[in-house]
Amino acid sequence: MTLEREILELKLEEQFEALVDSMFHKTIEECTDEEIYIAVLRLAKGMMHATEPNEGHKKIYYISAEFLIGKLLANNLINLGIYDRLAQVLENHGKSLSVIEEIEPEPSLGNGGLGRLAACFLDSIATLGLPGDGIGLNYHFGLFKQVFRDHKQCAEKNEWMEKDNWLKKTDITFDVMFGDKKVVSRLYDLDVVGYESGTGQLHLFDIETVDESIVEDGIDFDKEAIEKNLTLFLYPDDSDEAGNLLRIYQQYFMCSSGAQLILKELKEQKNDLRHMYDYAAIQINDTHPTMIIPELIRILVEDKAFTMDEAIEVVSRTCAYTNHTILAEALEKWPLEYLEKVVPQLIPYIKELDKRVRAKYKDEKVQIIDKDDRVHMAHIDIHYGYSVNGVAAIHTEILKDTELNHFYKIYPEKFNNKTNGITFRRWLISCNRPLADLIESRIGKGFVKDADQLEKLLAYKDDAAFLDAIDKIKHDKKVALAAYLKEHEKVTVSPDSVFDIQIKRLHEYKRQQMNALYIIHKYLEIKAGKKPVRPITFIFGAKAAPAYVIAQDIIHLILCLSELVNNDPDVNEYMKVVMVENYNVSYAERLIPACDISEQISLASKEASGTGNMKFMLNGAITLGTSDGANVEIHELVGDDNIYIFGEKSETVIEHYAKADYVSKDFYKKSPVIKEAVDFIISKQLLAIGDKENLNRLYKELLNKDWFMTLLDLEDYIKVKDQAFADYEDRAAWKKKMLVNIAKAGFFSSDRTIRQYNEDIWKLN
Ligand code: 26Q
Repeated sequence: MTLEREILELKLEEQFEALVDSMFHKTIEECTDEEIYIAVLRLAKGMMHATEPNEGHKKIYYISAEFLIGKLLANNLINLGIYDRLAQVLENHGKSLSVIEEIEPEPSLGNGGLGRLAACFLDSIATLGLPGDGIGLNYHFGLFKQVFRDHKQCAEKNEWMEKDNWLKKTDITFDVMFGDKKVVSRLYDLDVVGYESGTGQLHLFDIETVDESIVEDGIDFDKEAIEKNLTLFLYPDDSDEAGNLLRIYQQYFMCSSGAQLILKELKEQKNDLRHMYDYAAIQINDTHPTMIIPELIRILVEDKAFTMDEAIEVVSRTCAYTNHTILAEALEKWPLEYLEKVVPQLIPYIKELDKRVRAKYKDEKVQIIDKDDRVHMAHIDIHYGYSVNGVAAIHTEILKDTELNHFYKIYPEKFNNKTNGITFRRWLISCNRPLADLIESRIGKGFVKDADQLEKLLAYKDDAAFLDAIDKIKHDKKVALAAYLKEHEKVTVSPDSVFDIQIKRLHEYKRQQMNALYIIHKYLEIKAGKKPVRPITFIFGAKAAPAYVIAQDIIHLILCLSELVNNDPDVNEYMKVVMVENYNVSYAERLIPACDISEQISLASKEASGTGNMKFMLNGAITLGTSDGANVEIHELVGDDNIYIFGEKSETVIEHYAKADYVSKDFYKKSPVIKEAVDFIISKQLLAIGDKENLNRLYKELLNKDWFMTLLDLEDYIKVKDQAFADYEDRAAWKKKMLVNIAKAGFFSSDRTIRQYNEDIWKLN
C-alpha cells in the first residue's frame, strides 16, 4: 500500500468511526450489519451531495417510465472512488462490505432492457461530465416480486422503500390536473454520481396521497382510486380498461410533472423559452412519455402566450424520440375516448397536431388519430420531434425499410441509429472485480473510461498464463454461483458443467420455449443412452407479465422440466435445469460473470438490440444467437470463430410475415426430432408433474400458430448448440474465444453510445 493511500484510508477510517459513533453511540464492531449499512448509506449520500453537479449551457432530460437502477451501494462507492478503501476499513473492524451490500433492497423500477438502458445512460451522462437528469416515476412497489408456487409464477409486491434509501424528498411540488381533478405531485431526487466525475439527478415524481394499504393479497388493488394508487406499481395489468386508464394516468402524471420541472429550471436559469431548444433537449424513451409533447405545447400556449405555431416549433426542436421495438402490439395506440376521460385538456392539442398532419400528408399510415379513433403515440413523436433513433444497426434499418418506412420517406434526415451500450462500471468493475483487476494488470486502468482500450488485450491471445487466468476467474464465478443457487434455489449444480444461461423478460419472440425444446431433446437423448461429454447446466431467469397467458405457460413448462430432469437419476448427472426465482439486476450481476454460453435466440428482426448480450460478452461468455439486434454487431466484431450464429435471417422472416406462409405444423410433420420434442410437452411424464391446461395450451399454440416461428429455427438451433458444447471441450480454443469477446466489447460501452447521442442529437456544449 502506498503511503498516500494509507493516509487516505486512515482519514476515511476516522471519519467513518466518528459517523457511526454519532449515529449509534457504538464502535463499528458493536454495530449490527444493518446499522453499518445505514451508516455507509449516509456517508455515500453525503459525499455525493458534496460532489459538483455537471453544469453547462444546455441540458439533456432523459424522460422514461422505467429506470431499472438496481442496487446502488457498490456502484456509488466505486464511482466515488472509495469502494476499496471502505472495504478495507470495514474489514479492519471485522465487517464485510459485500455482506453489507446484500442488505440494500433492490428497487424494481423497470421491466427489463429499456429500463436498464436508461440507468446505464444516466451513469454515462454523469461520467462524461454532461449536464443531464432523468425524469420518471417513484413506484412504491415497482414491478412485482416473482415467487414460484406449484410450478407457476405468482406476483407479490416488492417493498423496496421500507428501509433507509437513496431518495431525497424535495420541497418541490406541482399541481397535475386530470380534467377538473387536481393531484399534487412531489419530486424525489436520487443523486447519480459519475465515475470519478460530477453528478446528475434522477428526478422521480410521486403523488402525495398514495396509499400503500389498498394493496390486497398479491398485487391486487382498486384500480379506480387514482389518488391512492397512481404510483403504487409499474405497469399494472393492462388487460382491462381500468388498467389501461391507470397507465394513461401514470404517463400524464409523469409528463406533466416533467414538463413543469423543465420549464421551472429554464426560468431559474433565465433562459428564453422561445429558444428552449438551445438550453434543453428532451429524449423520449419509447412512446410512454409521448404526452410531454402536447403537454409542453399546451403550457406554452395557455400560460406563456405562445401562438400555436410558435409552441409547436419550439417543442418540436426540443424533443427527440427513441424507438425500442417493432412489435406492433407494443407500439402504444390509445383510444381517443380513454384520453378524453383522463386528460381532456390535451385533446384539443392532440387534434390540432393531427389536423396539421392531415393537411400535409394524405397517407393514412402517418396520421396521428386513425379511422378507429386510436391515437398513435409514436406518430406524435415522429412528426413533432427532431430525431428518431433505433437502438441497433439492424433495428434502425428495419425501421427505415419496413415498420416506419412511410415516415422515413417524409423525414429521412430525422432517422439515425444509436446502438445500445452498457456501463462497464456496473457490468464489469462492480460485478466481476477479479476480471477487471486482471485486465488492469495487463493494460492499465484506462479502459474504465476509454473502453476501446480493451482491444489491447488481443496482444495476449497466445499468452497461456493470461488465458488460464481468465478461465480461472470464470471457474471461480461458477463456484460462487453454484453455492448461491444451492442456498437460494435449493439445487445442486456442478461448477465443472457448462453453464448455459438465458436471462431476460419472458416473451414468445425471445423464444425461451425453443431453449426448453432443446432441453427436452437433450433429456430424451440421454434417456436413450446418448450422454453429453460434459454435464450441462441450463439456467433461466425471467418474469412474465401477469396477464400474458402463453408466457405463463412457458414458465410452467420450464419449471416442470426442471422438476423432471433434476430428479431423474438416469439424467441428473448429465444435466440440470434451473429457473431462478425473481430474476432481477442483482441476480444478473451473479449470473453473467459465471456464464459460458449466452443465449440470444430471438426470432430475427424482433429483438431491437438486446443489452444482456453485451454484458455476457464483456464477461467472457460466448454468444449463441440469431442474426438479430446487436448480435449482428457482436458477430461483425468478433468474427465467425468467436460466436455461434444460427437460424433464418431477418429478411426471410419478414418475408414469411408478408406472405403469411409460415406453417409450424409443416416443420413438426417433417422432422421427427421436432415432433418428438413438441409431443413431450404433453407426455405423461410432464402431465404427472404439471397442469394439463397450461401444457396443452402451449402445445397447441406451437403446433397451430407459433407466431414467432420457434419450429422454423429449432433444427438449426440444436445443431449449432451441440457444436458449441463440442467446441467447449477444446479448452485452449475456447479460452481464446473468451478473450476475443472481452477484447472486442469496448464498442458496447454506454459511454460510446452517449457520446454519439450527444454529437448527433443533443449537442450539449
Ligand atoms: C406498452 C403498452 C402497454 C403496456 C406496456 C407497454 C410496454 C412496456 C415496456 C412496452 C415496452 C416495454 C419495454 C420494452 C423494452 O424493454 N424494450 C427493449 O429495449 C431494450 C433497450 O433498447 C432493447 O435492447 C431490447 O431489444 C428491447 O426489447
